[in-house]
Amino acid sequence: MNSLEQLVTDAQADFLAAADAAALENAKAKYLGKTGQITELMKGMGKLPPEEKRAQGALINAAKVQIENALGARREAQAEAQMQARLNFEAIDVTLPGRGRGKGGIHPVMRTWERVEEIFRSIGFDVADGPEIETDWYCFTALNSPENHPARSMQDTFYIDGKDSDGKPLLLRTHTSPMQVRYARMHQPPIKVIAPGRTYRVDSDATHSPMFHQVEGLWIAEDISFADLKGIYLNFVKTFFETDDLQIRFRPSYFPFTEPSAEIDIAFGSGPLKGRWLEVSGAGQVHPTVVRNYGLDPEKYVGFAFGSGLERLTMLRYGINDLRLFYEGDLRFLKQFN
Ligand code: 2NM
Repeated sequence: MNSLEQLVTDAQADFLAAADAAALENAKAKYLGKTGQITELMKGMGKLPPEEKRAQGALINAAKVQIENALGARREAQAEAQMQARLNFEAIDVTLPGRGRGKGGIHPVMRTWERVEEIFRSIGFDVADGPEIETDWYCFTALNSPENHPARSMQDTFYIDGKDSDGKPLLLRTHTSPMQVRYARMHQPPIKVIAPGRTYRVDSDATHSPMFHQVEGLWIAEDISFADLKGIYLNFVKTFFETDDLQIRFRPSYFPFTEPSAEIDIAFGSGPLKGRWLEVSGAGQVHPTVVRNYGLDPEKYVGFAFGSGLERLTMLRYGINDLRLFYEGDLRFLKQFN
């Protein structure tokens, strides 16, 4: 093998050995760069006698072309290998099942909230909304709660920084009745409204949460009686629990905002809770003082009010036995309702 043939062979081997583009460019410089071996040979031709120049020039040129071809082939092979590696790395197995998208679901207590609204809207009740931060007047005074009532104590009510226009501390509403007061003061009788919402009390154990949900109903007109309350509430529980097979009873009770007052119990005629009296609501005829605080004449207007816990209704409907499940955010529990 003459020295030019050797040079071509060496170049081919060097190019093949170059692992990446940078190594290949270095190998190229060794042969074709400014001081590369082919370049040096070209420069050396000037010293040759003219008759040898042509033949030697042709030989060097042929070697140069071979080296350039080898370089081009290696460049292409490297680019191809790089593309292959990238395709392998980014390969997607289109036969795999999709990852899916987590669907949000409605909380069971919110589902109850929506059902209650739907049922009462269907019989002509409006739905009130109002602030969770309340004044002492709307939460207690307007509702006939005496100044020294335990509900007004720090032990029972969350008071917050900030005072109302009476100079009294603001508080988190302990029931949704203040919304009814606000609503009644803005509307003319007949007033038919429910007030569902979050409520807050300083209380926390297996059956009490510091935040819970209530719905209160109110019907004020010139001729509303306990019979209307009984009919409305019976219709509500039958629709809500999706059965006609239940009984309802009223037990005497006491609330500052109603007189007379009652607890409402229901008993299912079948199912796992069959035959047990279950307390579902407090209720009563709205106290004349409260009617006056609605801005109405208690000699002219009467009516009833009731208040039920949305958590309690939800637990009875689905057979849930621990209130805390509602607030833990455990998807294994929550998914069962969607
Ligand atoms: C209850 C029980 C009994 C009630 C009373 C009123 C108002 F504003 F008319 F005075 N709203 N809600 C009421 C009555 C609430 O919850 C257990």
